Amino acid sequence: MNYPGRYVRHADHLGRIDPVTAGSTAQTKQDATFTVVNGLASPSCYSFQAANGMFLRHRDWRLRLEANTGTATFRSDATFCVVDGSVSGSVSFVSFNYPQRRIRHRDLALWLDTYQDTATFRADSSFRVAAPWTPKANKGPVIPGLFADPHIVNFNGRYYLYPTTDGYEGWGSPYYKAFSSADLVNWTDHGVILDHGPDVSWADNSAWAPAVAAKNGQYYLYFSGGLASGNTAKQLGVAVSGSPTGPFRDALGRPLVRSGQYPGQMIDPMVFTDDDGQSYLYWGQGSAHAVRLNADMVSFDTAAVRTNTPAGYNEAPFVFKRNAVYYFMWSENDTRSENYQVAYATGTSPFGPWTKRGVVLAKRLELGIKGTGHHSVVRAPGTDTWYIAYHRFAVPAGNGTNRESAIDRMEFNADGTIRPVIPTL
Ligand code: FUB
Repeated sequence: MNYPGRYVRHADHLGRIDPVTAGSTAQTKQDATFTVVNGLASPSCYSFQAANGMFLRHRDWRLRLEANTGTATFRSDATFCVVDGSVSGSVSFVSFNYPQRRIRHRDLALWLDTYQDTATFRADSSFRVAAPWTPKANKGPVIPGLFADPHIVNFNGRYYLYPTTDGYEGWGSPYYKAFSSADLVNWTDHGVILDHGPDVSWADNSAWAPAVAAKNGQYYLYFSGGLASGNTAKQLGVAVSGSPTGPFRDALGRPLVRSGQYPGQMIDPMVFTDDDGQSYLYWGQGSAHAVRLNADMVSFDTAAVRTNTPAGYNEAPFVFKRNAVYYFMWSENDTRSENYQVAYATGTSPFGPWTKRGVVLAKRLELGIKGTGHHSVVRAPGTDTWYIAYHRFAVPAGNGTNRESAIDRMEFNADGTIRPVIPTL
């Protein structure tokens, strides 16, 4: 605010304010451009991601650029919350974990300093958010920041995306957000729709891979969760809301599928509803399970569960139907591997039998695209145009716990087989 013409940038990984003009080098402009994303430690605050994928964090009270390790310390150090800008027309950021300290510049370097009620401090900690110096080099993730396992669905002509919030060591996120879009390009962030902390008595963390289905004028969110201590094995739950953007409430107050109830990990739920209105629940890591849901959508005959695990299956089952053919899709390999990929089979009923057809989505190394998996599929209403939502290692600098969500077209051959999907940046 008090040094117009100087912009927040990183230089040698340290935060500072430097002059940037239209004539500055491309590197300087890039170093002075950040994407404002979901706060790594809290969805009500923000994190700042540079073009190289690293985040602005504080360490030893200096602001610096580092790769997200996913630890609670890193996520907190890289999360800043907006407080009223002390100078009109500006904004100030307090540290998530040191709320008495604010980002300010001092000697042209960026520091996290204890708030002082002086005109100088107020000015030095007041910033304006300006248009980016560097436009995005590509379309990027569909929603900015780290989100995985995107479950895409169309309700009443609008697209909804329900992902896992990523960037946590051990995939430890405790909450889910929802996003919606009319055109698959511009997305509205609807905020947190279910938070294990206050909303789910039997889970603290591991808010993984949600799926939402509509029935009876209600929306049902199937999700997984684990406890921080005791039996930390994952279990499946179901929450309900009158709106696709929540808030959702735990429908049962206990898991829908308990850990150990069936082979494998009780994660990655998905619901398919056939033309006759019957809904089926699919889930499982290591083993693939399927069962008819009762009409209430929150119970099933526990003795009727079928386990049918195709060769190569690891997790993330997804079922849809096109031209009377049932498609069973899944992810192969480990989500931390660049070889994480999507394969599929076809069958004549929601339970198969399934004939494996092969891999349809895999890494594209020439573009730096790795770990493409945990997908979902949606049809544009009234058309035969299909889209696949999936995650990949964040580009650049991502990995199996720093993933981002993408959407591409999914096309079919005349015989109904799926053409290989070309992942794009
Ligand atoms: O995001 C957490 C877990 O990683 C999901 O449940 C798996 O499918 C894998 O994507």
